[in-house]
Amino acid sequence: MESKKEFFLECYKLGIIKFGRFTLKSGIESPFYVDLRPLASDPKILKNLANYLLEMLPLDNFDLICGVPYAALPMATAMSLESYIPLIIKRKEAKSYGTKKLIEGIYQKGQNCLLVEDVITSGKSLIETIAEVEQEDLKVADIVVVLDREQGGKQLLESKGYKVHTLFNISEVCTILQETGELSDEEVKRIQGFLQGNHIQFEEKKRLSYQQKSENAQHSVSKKLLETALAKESNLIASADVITTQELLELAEKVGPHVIALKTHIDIISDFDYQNTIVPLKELAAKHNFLLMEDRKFADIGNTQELQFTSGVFKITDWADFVTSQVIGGFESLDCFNNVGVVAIIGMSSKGTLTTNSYREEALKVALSHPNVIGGVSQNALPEEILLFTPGVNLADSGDGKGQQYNTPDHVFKTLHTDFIIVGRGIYKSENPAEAAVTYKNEGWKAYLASL
Ligand code: BMP
Repeated sequence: MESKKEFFLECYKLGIIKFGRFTLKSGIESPFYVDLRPLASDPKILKNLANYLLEMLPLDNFDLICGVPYAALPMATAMSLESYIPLIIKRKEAKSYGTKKLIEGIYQKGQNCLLVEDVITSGKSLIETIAEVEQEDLKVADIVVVLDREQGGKQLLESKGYKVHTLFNISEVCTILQETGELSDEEVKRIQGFLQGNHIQFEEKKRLSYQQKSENAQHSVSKKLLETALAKESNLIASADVITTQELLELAEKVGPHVIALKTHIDIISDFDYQNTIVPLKELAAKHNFLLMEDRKFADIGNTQELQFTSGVFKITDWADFVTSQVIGGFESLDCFNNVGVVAIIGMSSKGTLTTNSYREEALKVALSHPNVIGGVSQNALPEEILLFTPGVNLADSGDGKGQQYNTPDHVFKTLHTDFIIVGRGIYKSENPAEAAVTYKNEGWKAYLASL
């Protein structure tokens, strides 16, 4: 086998350690992130890993091998195959039916079990696993770990009398990567500070101002939105989810002076009539200097979207400044919106949304490459080249009992660097929508300035 250093570098190529800024499950910010699951994707590496781990151990001591679920399961399996020590499988939760067993496989009381773990941090989860294995009357004396994050876990377990064998620790990994030029001296210093328990200072990433974004804007609608935001000192879009023309026009009159855009779901207006609904709405938009955003969320093939956009009773193409669209129909499905701006739906605010990480990544690729797209609706940060529109904003509630999930303006500006907040019921359901709009406008503007 190659040297341990060469072996580590091979493993590293699989992307098992990332350096940067990460928020751990505990909420702590870490300068590195470890995920050893990719090791199982290369059978040769997995087999070598099993042998490196076995080499460190007094193999005659063990009757059984058990991996801590899930990341260590393939590692324990490979070790069992290489050493002929039988494998047992520990469940994460006991079955709620049948035998209710926590450990599967053939074993006898009093047997010695080697535990296999991928990464050790504080050691707390290992302590819990050991207790569960011991409850089955198995003995645990040794634990083998692939990577020690050096955050006290090894000491904790050793203080309780367990032997912890570790293949790599983060300090030696940093030294290897510093030698190969993968890590700068400064990054290594930051990691060392973190390991010594210091709270580390990351440089805060600055957002671009509306002024800067407006100078960079490629699309006339982005430019107009940003200029309106600067002129009105507002980043508020009111969502007018009302169901009659009268309510819509009354709301537009009340909130118009405070918003940069009014968002409609025009198909919920029960008495829609172009002449009586759209004509006066456009007059109000001109009077109060706001744009019209139709939240149609198109989601079809290009030809159908084109018909939905230009025909029917709503004739959206004639009056909307910008529209929302899913990108599920692919790049060309957005070609028909060439006289408006498109806000692509990247991620949704509702509980259980299917806009997962990988969906969002793919959706973003379409959005970033299409010239009609000015921005995205998302609950995650987006690259600075497109504008971020964030709905699900409410100062009073955290949800609506129908799946909607709310954040405050402060939160979305601070953590997502959003550009525009979209507020529906927080405004139109309030007793005084004009006053509520002023409150959201001021909160949003304050939060934007604080995020600069
Ligand atoms: P409210 O603030 O009352 O929850 O309204 C939010 C508005 O934003 C609704 O019109 C909804 O259709 C829209 N919206 C959303 O809430 N979440 C999304 O992910 C995308 C949306 O367009």
